[in-house]
Amino acid sequence: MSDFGTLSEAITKGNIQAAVAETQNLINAGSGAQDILENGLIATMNEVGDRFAKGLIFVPQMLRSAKTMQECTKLLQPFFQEGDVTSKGKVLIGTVKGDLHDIGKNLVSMMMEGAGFTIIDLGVDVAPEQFVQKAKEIEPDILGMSALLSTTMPAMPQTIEALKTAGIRDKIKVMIGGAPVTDKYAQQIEADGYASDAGSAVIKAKKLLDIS
Ligand code: B1M
Repeated sequence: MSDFGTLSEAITKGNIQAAVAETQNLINAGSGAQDILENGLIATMNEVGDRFAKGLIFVPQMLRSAKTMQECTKLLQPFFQEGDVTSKGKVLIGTVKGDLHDIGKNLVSMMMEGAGFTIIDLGVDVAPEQFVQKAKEIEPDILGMSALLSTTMPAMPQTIEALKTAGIRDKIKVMIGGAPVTDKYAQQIEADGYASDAGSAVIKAKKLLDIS
């Protein structure tokens, strides 16, 4: 594994310029994109979250670190592009109502796009009725929901209910994820699939659509 000390420090301080430069240095030095993502970027955001939970930093610092990570992620995008780019299916994705966390959702979108899925991203704070309206319009194969707060997870079953009410639940596979979400929760709310990270999300999506 590479040494991510410099990158980690730059993200923690929210120094976008230094973090982007160090990400490029690591790529140039031959570090793998997956290694940089998991052990550099995501590991540092987990530390940032721990520091926030302990009251050592506050929302503005956490936000700055998040923006810094997002900029670094852009440099990794080309490395997650798979060879064959014929569309594997349409994925409507968003972060659920009341929730503004989008780094994980964006990573899932990036990896799925790289694997050949067409992504329609509704962004953050997406209400059940917005998911339904767009789903009726574009008829996606998969509807993906992300939630990072235990308080916003209930928007997932609410969205599934809204799909049922609209009469389109059985036409769409529903996939969910996010730090507080579990496989058990997915089963409980009758989602079709759960993934713990962006790589697994691609595997799960292919499985749901029965493609390789
Ligand atoms: Co927030 N926040 N935050 N935050 N934040 C957490 C989630 C928290 C755990 C921090 C903590 O206390 N330790 C805590 C939640 C506690 C809980 O409910 N269990 C928390 C809190 C409390 C809050 C606020 C309430 C703080 C406040 O205002 N007092 C507030 C809420 C705002 C709101 O949403 N309404 C808030 C705000 C923010 C910022 C805006 C400052 C910022 C988000 C910026 C942004 O996203 N653009 C932020 C951040 C950055 C975090 C932490 C530090 C990092 C999240 C992250 O991006 N992780 C986070 C602590 C933590 O997670 N350790 C924290 C990296 C990312 C790659 O991982 O998102 O888990 P993750 O995504 C993974 C998987 O989960 C999965 O794949 C991804 C890639 O591997 N995945 C899916 C995600 N979605 C998926 C969907 C799928 C499949 C897989 O299928 C569709």
